[in-house]
Amino acid sequence: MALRFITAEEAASFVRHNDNVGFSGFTPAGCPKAVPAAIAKRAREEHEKGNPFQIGMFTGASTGDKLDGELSRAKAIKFRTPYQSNKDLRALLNARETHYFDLHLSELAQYLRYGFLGKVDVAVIEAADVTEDGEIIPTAAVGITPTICRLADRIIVELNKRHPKEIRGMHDIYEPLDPPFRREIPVYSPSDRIGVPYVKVPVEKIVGVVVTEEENDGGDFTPLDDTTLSIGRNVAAFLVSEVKAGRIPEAFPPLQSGVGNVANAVLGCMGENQEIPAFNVYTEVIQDAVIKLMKEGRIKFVSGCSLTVSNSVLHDIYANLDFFKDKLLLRPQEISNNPEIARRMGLIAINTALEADIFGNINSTHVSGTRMMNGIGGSGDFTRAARLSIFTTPSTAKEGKISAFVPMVSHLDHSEHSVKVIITEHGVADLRGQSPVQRAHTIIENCVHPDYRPLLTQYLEMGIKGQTPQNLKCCFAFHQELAASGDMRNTDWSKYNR
Ligand code: 0RQ
Repeated sequence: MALRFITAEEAASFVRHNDNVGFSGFTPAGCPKAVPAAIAKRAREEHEKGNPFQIGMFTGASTGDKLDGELSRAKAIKFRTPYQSNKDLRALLNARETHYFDLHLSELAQYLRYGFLGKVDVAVIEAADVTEDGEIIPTAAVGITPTICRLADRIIVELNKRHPKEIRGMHDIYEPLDPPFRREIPVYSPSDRIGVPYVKVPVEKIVGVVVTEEENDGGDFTPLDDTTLSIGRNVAAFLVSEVKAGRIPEAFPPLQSGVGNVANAVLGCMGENQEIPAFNVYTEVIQDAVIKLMKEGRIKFVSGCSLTVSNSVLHDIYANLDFFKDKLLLRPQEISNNPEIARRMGLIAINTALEADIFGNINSTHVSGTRMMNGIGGSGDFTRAARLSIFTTPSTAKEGKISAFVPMVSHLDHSEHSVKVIITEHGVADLRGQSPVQRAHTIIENCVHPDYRPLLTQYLEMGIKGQTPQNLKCCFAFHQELAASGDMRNTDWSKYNR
């Protein structure tokens, strides 16, 4: 069947008010761009006429500004899941104008298959190629593409000419069966291929193909500062000491690393540290540092869900496909983030905390317990299942006015039962096998900023009985003080302990 080439505006006419729309991509990588802009334009036009126009929106993770940003500014998003990092969308969520459901990324595809989130009406998919028999080659990410393509009534393909057709073979598309027919997912090492290199759809569901040449909204990384560099070096030194102690095998286990500047710095420092052998990566987001280390031979193979690299690095990969194709694989997030595989392979998982408490609980999502930052992303998929779950964070935020370490987290994403190690620019807190009070002392001594060590030590010495000495009158005093005076360092326990 011949494919129908249409404009972005025509494509947008296939999206109706109240439709649930699934978009390809994971981070800005792999997201459609022209069709979302046309949907946003349509929403604005309908709103001007006094008509409602909003969609429910599923994506792999966060997206670029051309997707979440455009649709947010057009007030076109009714419901959003599973992760976001766009400032305009964040403002809508926190104003409760858009309903946001924060979800473990590995779970979204099966949530959709189980019908937990309603129907998928339309799938909008960025592709490097599409054939007349319905084979779609994704671009720089896979995300939830196989599942939304299968479930959607209508598929719109955004054929992006910036991504060469020759990337066919870089993706491994596999969708598990649902219970009771599900079997083990047969990935035993990062390079195992278990699926096919394309997403196969009934071609009659493709209502149109829109040709574009738009670049990804590629964010370049900010240069490393002393804090991120120290965190990275502390992680690398800790992993070396674990190898020496025999707790990490010499054949280094695969590494998962979260997103952002700290994650990029950690990988860079691990690559520099020659005491760490060349290693494999089994992760969701593949960042610039991974590509550099692959070229240097420090990373042997990387399996991920998205190439979240700057545009110059992406073009470098495309220009050197012969080098990368047998060392790099992109999978659906249901597989890249699968806890079964993370547990089987014994991953070392490194993710970032927004806030931690002195007993080892982690808040990755909510500023002061109320305002959504980004979401839990894949951090929970890996943390609970990994062999070694590490959280990194700078010890303070906002020029020291906020301590990353508080008596009790103001929102809980990862509990003390899953968190094994916390690392800041000051050092490493190894929490394995420690009681709550031992953990608190370890964290205060090794990770907390010196400005906050006396305050948190005093908190422990308030004479509260029990296994975990939380003072329920003071446990949020840091947050209350921040709201009152703008600086947690002003906390006076006696003001709250009455
Ligand atoms: O504010 O942007 O105004 O400067 O939060 O903090 O230190 O720049 O760190 O960009 O790595 O983000 C946890 C949000 C960290 C991220 C989080 C302020 C701080 C700054 C950002 P500014 P940094 P990062 C992979 C795995 C959860 C999901 C996850 C994240 C801004 O890493 O979303 O790990 N993780 N997924 O000043 C108030 C505090 C603060 C604070 C920092 N305690 N209170 N503000 N900030 N700590 C991703 C995927 O799954 C796709």
